[in-house]
Amino acid sequence: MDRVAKGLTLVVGLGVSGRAICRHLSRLNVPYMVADTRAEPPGLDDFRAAHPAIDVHCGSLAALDLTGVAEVVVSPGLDPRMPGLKELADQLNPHTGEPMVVGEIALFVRSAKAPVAAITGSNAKSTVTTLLGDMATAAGVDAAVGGNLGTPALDLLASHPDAQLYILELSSFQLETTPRLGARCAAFLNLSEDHLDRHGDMHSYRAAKQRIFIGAESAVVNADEPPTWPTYPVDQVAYFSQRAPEANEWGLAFHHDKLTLMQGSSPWLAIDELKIAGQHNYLNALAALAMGQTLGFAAAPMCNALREFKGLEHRSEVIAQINGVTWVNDTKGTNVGATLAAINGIGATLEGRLILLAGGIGKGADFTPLAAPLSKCARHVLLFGLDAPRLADALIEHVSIQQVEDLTQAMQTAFELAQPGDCVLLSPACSSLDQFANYPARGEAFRRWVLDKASTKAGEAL
Ligand code: UMA
Ligand code: ADP
Repeated sequence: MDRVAKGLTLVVGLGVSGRAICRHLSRLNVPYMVADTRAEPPGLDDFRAAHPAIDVHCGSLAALDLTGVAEVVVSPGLDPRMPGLKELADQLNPHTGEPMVVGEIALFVRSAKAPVAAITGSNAKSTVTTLLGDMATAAGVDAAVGGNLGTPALDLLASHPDAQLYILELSSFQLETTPRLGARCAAFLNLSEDHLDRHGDMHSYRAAKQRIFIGAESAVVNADEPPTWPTYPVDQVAYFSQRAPEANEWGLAFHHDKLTLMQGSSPWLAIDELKIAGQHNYLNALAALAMGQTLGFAAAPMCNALREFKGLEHRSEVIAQINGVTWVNDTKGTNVGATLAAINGIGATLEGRLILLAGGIGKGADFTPLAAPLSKCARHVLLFGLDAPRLADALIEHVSIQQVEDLTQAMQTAFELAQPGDCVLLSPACSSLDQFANYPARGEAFRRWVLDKASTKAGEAL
């Protein structure tokens, strides 16, 4: 059995976060070693070459003797209670008073010198995080943006040491290993089934997300979804809703005959001034406004940033129109809630019918909520990947379906079936890792194929 030297920090995982953790510990001159459960984690040789003095253990953690280890910092993709770590996860660290096994955000909290605005939820985290970052910039606040999106949180400390505010997207995995975030403002946007393969059930998944409120000064939550409301004490709570708002709530209502983002009875911005579309995006705009106001940003620059915001790639992104058919890339629809938002948003506006491309790894989710909206607006559903059979079981009695090998076959079949006015939507309701490196790779495959088809068609028309 390998022995971890006494007093060393053990970094578990050599992915994006693991490497950021290593860089952070190096900067602090904290001695550490690294373990990864995979026999050959990606980039291992490069890491060893760049860090010849650092011990790296690959393979089962059970083969490590952790007696005397100072602290374990575990990557978000790993369960802190996995075999090999479970015993330590149950112990308290005598030096920090925190659990012996923590994640990268625990280290971030110890070192950050500026307040934190944090965003979690099953969906819309990246959209709201990016939008809030744009609002901060417009308002003249020097904010550093990252976390589960973009730059890992610990790298922000080095790249933006003088930031006035850190804006962090945080996943349930990151929150699960954060003893106390102490955010200036924490938002929990929505809750729908995701990551049940890791958290076991909705209760544990929600509990992990609720941890965003531990020590928070203020909260922004979804009035229409009580599970997002803080279960930890928070002094100031702002609510957003898709309804007409109650006094002081944020919501949507008609003002001078235009659907408008409102706070109580005060109009902020008419929907027709926005570049982003769909009910779900209006909620995202309200959440960002509520956070910005709580953080003290001025109203005018926030509205300017919102007017300019075009949304992020890979989220309900229109790629092209071919023969009157719109092709939309929503590869970031990696759970049922996101795919429902895409189907409802697009289905309501279509002249023709929807052709949905879905499938991949379902992470234990129940797919039956997709059946009713698809039965109303879909022409056909093409299913691929590991959980195609489970999707098929949930949908077969409600909508025309077909299982195919992969995304390419799905796109080709959709191309043959689609009629003018239709929309072909890639919103898989699943993660991509069975057939792609990650969700952007899946989105890029879709984009390339569609743009290639579009240019072939344009060539034929000449
Ligand atoms: N892995 C092992 N053994 C190890 C270490 C990792 O098998 O010892 C596997 C994990 O089970 C997982 C994969 O390797 O399948 C990556 O895990 P990781 O913890 O090394 O991930 P990172 O590369 O550090 O990326 C993580 C986030 N990924 C996850 O939480 C799975 C990234 O979010 C995030 O951008 C990055 O940290 C920086 O903070 C991605 C994500 O998919 C976008 N997040 C999930 C989501 O948004 O739904 C939570
Ligand atoms: P996250 O970072 O939480 O995954 P994103 O902003 O990347 O969130 O969006 C992920 C997916 O969720 C996309 O498919 C997007 O279209 C969808 N989505 C965006 N906003 C919402 C919302 N308010 N409710 C449900 N789904 C949403």
